[in-house]
Amino acid sequence: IDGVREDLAERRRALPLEDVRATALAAPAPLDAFRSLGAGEGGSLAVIAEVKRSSPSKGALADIADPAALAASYEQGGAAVISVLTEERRFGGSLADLDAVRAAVGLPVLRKDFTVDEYQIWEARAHGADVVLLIVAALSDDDLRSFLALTHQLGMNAIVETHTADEVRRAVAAEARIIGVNVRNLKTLDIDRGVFAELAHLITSGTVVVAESGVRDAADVADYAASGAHAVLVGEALVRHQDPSATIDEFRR
Ligand code: IGP
Repeated sequence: IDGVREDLAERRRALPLEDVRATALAAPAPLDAFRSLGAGEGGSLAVIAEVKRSSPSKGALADIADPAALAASYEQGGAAVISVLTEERRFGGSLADLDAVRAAVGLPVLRKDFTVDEYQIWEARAHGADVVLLIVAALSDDDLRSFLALTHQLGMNAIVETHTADEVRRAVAAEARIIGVNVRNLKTLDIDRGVFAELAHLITSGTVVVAESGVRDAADVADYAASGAHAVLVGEALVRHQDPSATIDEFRR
């Protein structure tokens, strides 16, 4: 996660924490993503649809001229939550994309970034996000717990992302309410869809379980659902499709 702390330091110089805090506390109340994702029990599969311009593994994915219009089409297709990558160096995202999407949809919005500091959680809230991403591999247990506590204190939810059995254990121990299993190894960038089934059964009931990455088509979605996913997080397959709305509708069946 090279550069994340440097970019953060720059934003913090431009806008001190106390200013971000004041904006966050004045923002409209967060939406309940835990409920939108099915509260972890029964119901149909939820789709978290991602606004993703590029990725470190594939470079540019799509020329997204209007992130707000894309997010609106996701909402129209029946997405439960919209994810917006705000990381610039690897994913070409920005807080401006988050602002545009927030203004365009009535759904809970996930600010997708490498969270390494509480400043980013306040910043997410200040920009109207309802959900943040906490990647277990990038955090100490102390940080994971304190970041989760702040997130919940602000009325937001966190998707606590895991990739190994040990990380799932740490997420469960920290009492995460939403746990994501990312089938992409963030070091090698390789996809191994089988990782989801291996880890999903380690997650305690009452938790919302999200399968992240590697969805190509409705068959992949069905496989994740059969292995215990309550939700899937999809980026590339949606931004590359000429009709994202119909694609989401198809994934939900
Ligand atoms: C989406 P895909 O394969 O559908 O484009 O993947 C999402 O899972 C992926 O963008 C992602 C991600 C992350 C990106 C999952 N965890 C952490 C950046 C950081």
